[in-house]
Amino acid sequence: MAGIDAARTTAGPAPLTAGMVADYHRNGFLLLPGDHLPADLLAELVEAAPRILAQEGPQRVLERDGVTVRSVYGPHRTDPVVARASRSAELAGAARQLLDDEVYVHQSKVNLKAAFAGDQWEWHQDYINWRDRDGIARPDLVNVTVFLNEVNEFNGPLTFIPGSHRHGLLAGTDTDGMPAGYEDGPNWMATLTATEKFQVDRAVIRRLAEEGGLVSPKGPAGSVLMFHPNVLHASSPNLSPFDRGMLLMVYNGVRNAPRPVASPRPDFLAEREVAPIPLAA
Ligand code: 6CS
Ligand code: FE
Repeated sequence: MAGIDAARTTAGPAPLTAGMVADYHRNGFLLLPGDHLPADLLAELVEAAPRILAQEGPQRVLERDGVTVRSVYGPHRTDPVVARASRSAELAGAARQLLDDEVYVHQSKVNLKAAFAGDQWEWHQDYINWRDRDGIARPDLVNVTVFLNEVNEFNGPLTFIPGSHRHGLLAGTDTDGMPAGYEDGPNWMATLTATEKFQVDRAVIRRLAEEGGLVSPKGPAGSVLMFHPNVLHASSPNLSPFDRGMLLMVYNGVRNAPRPVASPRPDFLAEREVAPIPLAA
């Protein structure tokens, strides 16, 4: 059986080298250069961002200031350019290599991290939400991020603790209730704000950072950053005059499809239709 699976998942586009795949598994993240995507697709994504961020509705989350857009969820379902990018050989093919499975998009979003006003993301691991809220049994997902602006040391880059994903889900405290500023919001918004709901123990973060150090991958618009759902990550507020827009697509392996949960989250946060993305052989 293993042979059949291997044959199925190795056919088709393979944009990553064996060395890149090994780096990803060792560090929990991998940065690809700004020319990874075809130039026309990148230009269309950059052009799509303002219209996605302007979408009104429950899928749009504001910062604590109540006016700045923080994130818009589910653009692969609503925007044809994001849909096309999500099905591209360059992104879906890379996700398939990292997960060694056929893939589909579990979640997508544009995180703006606006100039002067974009807020932090506290230290967290992503997978706890996808396990506990969406019924996904194994951390066999990958975040695939396309930088829509240059990301530099000033505009709040994602910061990782290399290798931290290899410790699995870490100890911490699940905080009750809604974060300040979101008291009237729906329950599901509690995991999407600048106040992290599941607080990983700071002593654990300190120990892992002392061991593994901290890395903030930076690069021009178009750079593609892939990271593991268990790698510890955070980002600072954006005090610079430069936006830090990112498109994030979370691919899951079809063999890791979500199981039924008592209170499913809205479909713009958690996809429940598992249809493998077709990629040419
Ligand atoms: O609730 C979620 O699905 C998510 N929350 C966080 C803090 N990170 C990743 C994921 O988008
Ligand atoms: Fe995250």
